[in-house]
Amino acid sequence: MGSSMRVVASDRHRGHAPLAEIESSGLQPPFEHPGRADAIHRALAADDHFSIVEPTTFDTNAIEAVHDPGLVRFLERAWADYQVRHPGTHDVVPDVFAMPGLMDGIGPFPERALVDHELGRWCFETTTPLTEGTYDAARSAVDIALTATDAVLAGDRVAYGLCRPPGHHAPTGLYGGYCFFNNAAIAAHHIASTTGTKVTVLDVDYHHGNGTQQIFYRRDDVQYVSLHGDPARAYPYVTGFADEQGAGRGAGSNFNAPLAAGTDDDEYLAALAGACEVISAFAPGVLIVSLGVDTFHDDPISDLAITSDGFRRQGELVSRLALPTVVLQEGGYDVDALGDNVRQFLLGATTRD
Ligand code: OKP
Ligand code: ZN
Repeated sequence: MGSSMRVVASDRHRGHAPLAEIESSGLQPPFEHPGRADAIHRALAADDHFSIVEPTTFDTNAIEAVHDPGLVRFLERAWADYQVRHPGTHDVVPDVFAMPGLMDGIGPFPERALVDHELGRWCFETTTPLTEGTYDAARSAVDIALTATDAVLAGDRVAYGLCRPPGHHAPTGLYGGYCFFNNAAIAAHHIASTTGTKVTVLDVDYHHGNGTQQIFYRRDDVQYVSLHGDPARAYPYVTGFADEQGAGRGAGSNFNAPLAAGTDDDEYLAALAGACEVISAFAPGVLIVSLGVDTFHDDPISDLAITSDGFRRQGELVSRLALPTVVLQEGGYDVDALGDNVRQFLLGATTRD
C-alpha cells in the first residue's frame, strides 16, 4: 500500500449510551454501545496502515437532502422535551407507535406538540433509545461519513468512516434499528448531487438496510445492493426479499441477496461475487460500502458463519471493482473480535493500492 488509509473517527459517539435494549422481547444491556467504536478505534490505531483524523463539522443541509427536516428537528430536542414530563429518564423509548391503523377511516395523523405523541410518529421500533447525547453522536456519525466521502472525492482510493451510531435502517422519515441518520445514504446523495456521478451502496451488514433501500428505491442514480440474513427469519423482517428490485426510474437499481443461516465464507464470497457483477453492470463512479461485521460466526445477534479471514477476502473482492471507495461502519456486536474484523476488511480493500 502506497500510503496509509485515512480513518475518520470522533469520541462524540460516546454521547449515545443507552442503558438497556429490548432484544427478542427481553430487557438486557444494549448490544449497540460505545465500547464498539472504541474497540475499532483501538485496533486501527495500533496498525500503521491507518491514520486517524477528526471529522469536519457539517451543517444539516446534507442530512435534510435525504431525511425529513421534521425528523432532524425532533431528534435535536426530543430527549430534553421528554425530561419536562418525565424527569430523570435516561433512555427515552416510545410507548405508543403512530400506526396508520389507529386512524383508519378517521383521517391523517394530526401533528401534536406532545413529545410522547411525536416519539411514536418518528420511531419505528423498540431497540433504539434516545439518550442525552444521542443527537450529537448521530450528527458526528454524519460528519464522519461526509469527511471520509470528501477525502475520496479529493483523491483517496479508499477511506473509512468509523460511524456510530450506524445508519442503514433509517428511512427518509423514521429512526430505529440502532440508527438515527442514514450515514451511507447521506454520503451517497452528497456524491450523486455534487458530482453527477452514479453511486452504488454495497451493504454487507447482516441485517437488510431497509432505510437505504427506501431512500433510493425510485432513483436511477444510486444503486442499492445488499447481502443479508433472509428476512423470512431475520430483522427487520419487512424488507430485504429478492423481489424488491426498485420502482419507477429506479426499476432494476435495487438488488437483494437473502442468505441462509450458517452461510460460510465460501458461500458468502460466491454471493458477493454475484453482487459485484450487478454493480459492474450499473457502472458507478463511486462505491460506498455499508460495512457490518455482524455476519461473524460469533456475533451475538446473527446467524452467519464468516471468519476474520473471510472479512479480508470480502475486502479483496470489493477492491477488484477498482472504484473510489468510501467504507462506512454499520453493525458488528462481538466486541472482542470487532476491531480485528473491521481491520481485516479494510486491509483487504486496499489490496490494489
Ligand atoms: C442494526 B445493524 C431481533 C432484534 C434486532 C435490532 C437489530 C439492529 C441491527 N430479535 N434488534 O443492522 O447492525
Ligand atoms: Zn446489522
